Amino acid sequence: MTTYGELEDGLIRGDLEIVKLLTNKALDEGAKPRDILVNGLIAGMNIVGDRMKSGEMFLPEVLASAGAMHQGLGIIKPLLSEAEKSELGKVVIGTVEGDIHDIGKRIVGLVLEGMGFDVIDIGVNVKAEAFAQAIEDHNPEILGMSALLTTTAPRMGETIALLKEMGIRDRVKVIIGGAATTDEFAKSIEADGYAADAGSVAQCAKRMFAAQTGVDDKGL
Ligand code: B1M
Repeated sequence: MTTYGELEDGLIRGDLEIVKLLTNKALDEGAKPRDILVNGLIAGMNIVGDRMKSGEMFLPEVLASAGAMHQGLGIIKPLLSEAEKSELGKVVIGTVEGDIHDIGKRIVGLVLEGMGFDVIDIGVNVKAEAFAQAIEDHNPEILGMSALLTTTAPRMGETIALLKEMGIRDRVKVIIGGAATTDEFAKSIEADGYAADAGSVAQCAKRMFAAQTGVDDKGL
């Protein structure tokens, strides 16, 4: 009988083959897809997030775990009901207008996908209006903005101001990050969260999801 601990271990090691094997084995043994997701895959990714934050794991290892999570999710997601899928949570992410840096944003997106979020990456050089449109179109719980230039960071505040003006600010929690931003800056523009790196974004997104939906552990 597969134990969720074994699946967790495989995911933490970033072992794609083991995660694939154990996910399929657990299904064959009659485990519910939702239980495998919550008790094996998400539980494993939570440990990865904690270890990255405490400096026990580094970015390449976290990305390997995120890849293993993708492997498991690819098997589990089609088996979840529509209601269960929508509980996973959505993040719209983009780099602000005037800024084309996207390496960090892509890493952040991968980590969030690895945690089981449905990540909609709307690219670079994204205007405030396009962020707003993406909220209307995708109805995410979280909006993520990235800025690497001191000249483009102010676009984040302008985007939040536009969301307020349009009456849609409360529909999302806003997380910002990127080398041109700080926690202090995030507070000054009334963003809900700031993440300095891909390790802290996992914790931050979890907190934001819980605050936006009222449910812990991404609702699952
Ligand atoms: Co540019 N660039 N660049 N650049 N570039 C910087 C940012 C700079 C600090 C270099 C320097 O001068 N020392 C400087 C900005 C100075 C400033 O404003 N304070 C700079 C400049 C000036 C410019 C140009 C203006 C240069 C020019 O043309 N004269 C120009 C601007 C173009 C534009 O955007 N309009 C420019 C262009 C470029 C390239 C196109 C050549 C290339 C980008 C390629 C690409 O992204 N596809 C580039 C690069 C590569 C860099 C550096 C060298 C590296 C950035 C990077 O990818 N880091 C950078 C110097 C540096 O940072 N050391 C620099 C690796 C990445 C993993 O880290 O992006 O910080 P980072 O992401 C981290 C965190 O910040 C955080 O998590 C990530 C993972 O841990 N994070 C988030 C990021 N987004 C997040 C979102 C979140 C949460 C966390 O929530 C949503």
